[in-house]
Amino acid sequence: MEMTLRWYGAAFDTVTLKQIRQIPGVTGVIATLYDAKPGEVWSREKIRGLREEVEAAGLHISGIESVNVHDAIKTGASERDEYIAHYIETLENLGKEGIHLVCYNFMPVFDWTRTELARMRPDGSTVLAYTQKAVDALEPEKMFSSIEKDMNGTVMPGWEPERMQRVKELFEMYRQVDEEKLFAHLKYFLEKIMPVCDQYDINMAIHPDDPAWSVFGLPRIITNQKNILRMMRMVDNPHNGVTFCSGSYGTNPENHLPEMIRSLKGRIHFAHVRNLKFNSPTDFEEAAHLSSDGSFDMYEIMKALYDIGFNGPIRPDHGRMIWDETAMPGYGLYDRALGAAYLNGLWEAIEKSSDRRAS
Ligand code: DNO
Repeated sequence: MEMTLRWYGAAFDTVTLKQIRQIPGVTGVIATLYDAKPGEVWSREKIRGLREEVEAAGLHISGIESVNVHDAIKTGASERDEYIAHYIETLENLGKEGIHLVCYNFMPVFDWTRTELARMRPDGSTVLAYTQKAVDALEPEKMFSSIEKDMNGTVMPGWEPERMQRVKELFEMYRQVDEEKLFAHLKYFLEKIMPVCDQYDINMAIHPDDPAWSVFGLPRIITNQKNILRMMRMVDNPHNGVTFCSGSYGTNPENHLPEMIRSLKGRIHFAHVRNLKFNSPTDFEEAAHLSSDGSFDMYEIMKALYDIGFNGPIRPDHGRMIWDETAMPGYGLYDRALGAAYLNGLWEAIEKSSDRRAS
């Protein structure tokens, strides 16, 4: 396991590489070319520039989150082969620069969805939150404007303003796409990219849909154990793997997180570990990473990762906004640093107690 932090790049992130390096136990960053549009080829020069910048700060790139998949690929449109060719070129360039992990998602229209970005908790911290009632009362086109004011002037992943202006058009593109078609389009994409992943040893790690159910009637498939195992089998290559995101799968209380982790042995290439607090089955808010602050048993999650021999990057995920920090909601420095320290502590304890039991 390697502890990492997500970093959006100097032009977009309020957190610096120097700060990341000072978090004990964090050695890698999960980086991206944040201004690359889905479908664009990432040039080798740009990737190298990013790598060198990260290395100059005494860190290294542990993976990319995300190389976004163009909607033509997700909808199976006639131009998809062209965009798959671009994706392959990006993967080749990443491989040549020594990057072997790519996180992506296959969510239609919206990436992760929350209805509040700054819900106040009793201790005065603020968190992202979701209520089904709020989603049901909202027109999809109004989703962006309803949360924009709480973005603190940042651009949030998957919620780029240019994209949000096209919501109506995007909905139209997905009108004919149901779950079965989405599965078929994902299979088509993966089959085409696996040869280049084999060649450069690139692990593809699909991010679950967040929340793990259909929103606004759009199909969502990466939601539970059955579907994710179906996806693993339909393209049965070890490079076809997952980002195990506890906070996304965990939005559905029927997902038994440690059991899901155990069932994905060998196919979890990346882990996002965070906690949620349920106020009702359809109202959840994000919490500190600590088990007692939310609804998940974080020890059991880390233990399951340890037990399957997980050796990829882990990152703490969305943090609370605390200590008067102003940052991208979920992606401030302070609470994610606390999260990294806590997860490292759990890991050390699990590692040492199992060594002792073995000897
Ligand atoms: C939100 C993130 C997602 C994730 C993408 C992966 O904070 O978990 O935006 O990065 O879905 O492609």
